[in-house]
Amino acid sequence: MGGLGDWGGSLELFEVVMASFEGNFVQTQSLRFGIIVARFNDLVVGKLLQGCQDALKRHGVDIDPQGSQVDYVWVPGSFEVPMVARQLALSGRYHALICLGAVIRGQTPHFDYVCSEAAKGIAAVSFQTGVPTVFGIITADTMQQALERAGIKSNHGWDYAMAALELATLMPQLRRLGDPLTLPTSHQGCPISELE
Ligand code: INI
Repeated sequence: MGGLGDWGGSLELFEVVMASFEGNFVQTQSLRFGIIVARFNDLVVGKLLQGCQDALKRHGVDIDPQGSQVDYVWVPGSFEVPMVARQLALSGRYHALICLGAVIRGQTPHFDYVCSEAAKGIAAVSFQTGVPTVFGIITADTMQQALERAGIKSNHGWDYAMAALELATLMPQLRRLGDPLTLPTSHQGCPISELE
């Protein structure tokens, strides 16, 4: 009972064309990004920002703060990043956000609280708003470790920009599959009309 045979229709009607989705790094001219920069450990974060801007620029994004593609928001430390990222995400203005910061372990548990809140908060922004929000906060035991990841060996700022480009071009494709059924309108991310 209830099987395909009982229905009597043609099996072809049940066939669904499956697809593969991925972002790209070339259709970048109409994308808008918000970069949130934590000033704490500015020596490291400044280099992350340079790497990030370098990657965006080399992929066709106008990184000028006076231009139409990237806005920059500066905050005191990584702890403040999620609050600002959430506000930017809810504006509906951005295809992706990039959060930059550096948390370096000291002699107290402060490091753990800042890291934990930054990571949790940034993940929550992505999850709750649907706007890709890249976790570009370096967490390191020493300044040496942090600098190695901000330009001395490699520059993770570049990687964060690449993640943002990929997700910014991927998410509009996925939104076309249908709107989330359970989230209130304010949490459904940027309206598609805004982002295409
Ligand atoms: N903020 C950082 O971004 N990195 C750090 O290493 C750091 N440490 O070690 O204290 C840090 N603290 C400041 C914090 O992010 C807030 O700005 C501050 O607590 C005010 O809310």
